[in-house]
Amino acid sequence: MSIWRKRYTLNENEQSLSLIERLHISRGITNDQDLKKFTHRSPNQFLDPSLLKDLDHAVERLMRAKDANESILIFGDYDVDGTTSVSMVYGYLRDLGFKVEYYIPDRYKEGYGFSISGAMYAIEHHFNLVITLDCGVKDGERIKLCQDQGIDVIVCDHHTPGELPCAYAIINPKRPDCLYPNKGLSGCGVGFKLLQGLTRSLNLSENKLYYYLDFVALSTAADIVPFTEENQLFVYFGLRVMNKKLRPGLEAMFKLSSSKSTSIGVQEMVFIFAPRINAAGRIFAGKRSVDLMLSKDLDSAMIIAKEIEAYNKERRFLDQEIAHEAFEQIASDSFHRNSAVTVVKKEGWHKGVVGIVASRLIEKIYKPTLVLTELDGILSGSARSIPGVDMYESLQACSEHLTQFGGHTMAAGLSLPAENFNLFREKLNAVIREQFQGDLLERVQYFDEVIQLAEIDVDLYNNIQLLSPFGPAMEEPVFHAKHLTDTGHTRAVGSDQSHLSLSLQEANTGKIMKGIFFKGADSLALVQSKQPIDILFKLTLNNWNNEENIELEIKDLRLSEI
Ligand SMILES: [Mn+2]
Repeated sequence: MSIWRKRYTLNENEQSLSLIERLHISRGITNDQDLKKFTHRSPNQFLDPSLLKDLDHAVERLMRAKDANESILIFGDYDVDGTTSVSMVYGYLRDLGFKVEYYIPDRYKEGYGFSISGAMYAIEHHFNLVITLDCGVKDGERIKLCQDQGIDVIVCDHHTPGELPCAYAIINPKRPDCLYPNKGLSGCGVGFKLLQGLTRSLNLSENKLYYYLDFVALSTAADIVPFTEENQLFVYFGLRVMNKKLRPGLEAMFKLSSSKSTSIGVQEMVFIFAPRINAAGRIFAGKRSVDLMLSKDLDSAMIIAKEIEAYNKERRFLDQEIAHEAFEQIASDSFHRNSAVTVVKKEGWHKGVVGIVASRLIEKIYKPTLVLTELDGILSGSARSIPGVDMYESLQACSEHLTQFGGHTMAAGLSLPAENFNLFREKLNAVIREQFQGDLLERVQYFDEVIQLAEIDVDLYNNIQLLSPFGPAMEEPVFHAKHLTDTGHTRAVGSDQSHLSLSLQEANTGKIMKGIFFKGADSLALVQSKQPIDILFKLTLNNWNNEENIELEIKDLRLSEI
């Protein structure tokens, strides 16, 4: 069961507005000028890069590097944000004639951030300049190592900084002294702004740079940063680049995925590209994803894409297997009977997938979740939280049992001696339970408006699409409809019969609509009982036999209350 809650409460004047106007207001669109930003989108709406603290200073350094033909090391993290950043900055600087090389750290040997090996590589190979992307702001020691050897470091990061490192330039919208209005840039977004500043200094047109917006869009969707005005524009134009022509690396990945999608949207970025790009770093080396994304033709891209497809298959096999073992452990371990948190561990679980497994467990068992793997008496792994529980603070409250921990509200990493496991788990359980004061943990599903099926038409759908692409902080409208009954055509579908295909009739208007409820097969008996039900849903456009029909994508379903 989950709680259904209205996303935005309208004031009295607003309640008399039309449905479209109400949706606009809840998304910050209050006048014609606001709406025009959506109807007339242009790259001119991107913010001035010079508003980022230190950006002009960094651009000036890059100009000097170009004039002196200095060698530049482009360093980035092994996840989607890091590897797209590196692909973009490396590719664009190379095109401009810069002397560049790239470096992606090993997830297991070097870990997260600007690594000591990365710094040593720059020193030993006599680089003059290092650009760190999606990391660096917390790696002061390694940066100092480089700066002391005469290597300037430009940090492009979006993580909340502590004490700032002594780098040549630190570009980060979250710096307390940075006035840049878009605080939600991804790491790749920060890199894009640097390139935009450079392009202006070189008096070049920005058109060539816009071909790299596919990378910025990918990072924005995969890193779960808010779809602020500028971020949404990145995604909008990035998708346009992709739908015009996918670059060879992405096209190869898409072909091998055997996806049936006819166009690229946020869903495709999140469920097709992102897991594959990440799989390289989890199973072998993140550098392979950069190699793929920089491939110049489809033939060479296919070779690397096949390799990455195999990593992704292995990743999927591992995470399914570990999730299965974890569920068995939860069922047989009395700790989990009334716990406020799920904590599982086993020797030999692959460290690269425990975070994914934690997310999978939360889908079924709605509690903050920790998945740990044991090696030589040390437990290490990942924690994933749910809204309302601050994971970082919860771990801090148990820090006496931990060797190491770090992260933020929703996700964290940790390690501890195996003998501390039980004490740690009990303490964490108590700490998290306290945050709920005895309340059961319940999933909250947000909706925008209660509507009647009879109000739904193509016009409404088109008006909603005008506001897309959707993501965090710019959510796709969800509606709530009441008193619907099965017309007798609802059935389980899909290769494993896990989805529901529905046909529902509205009681007071008689309107009938089709819908799909992914993973909704558990509700089949309830729907077929012909009792009235309420649903939460989004609108989708079904194009079949050249006929366009609006259908419902059901997010949740329950028995009508009255
Ligand atoms: Mn990032």
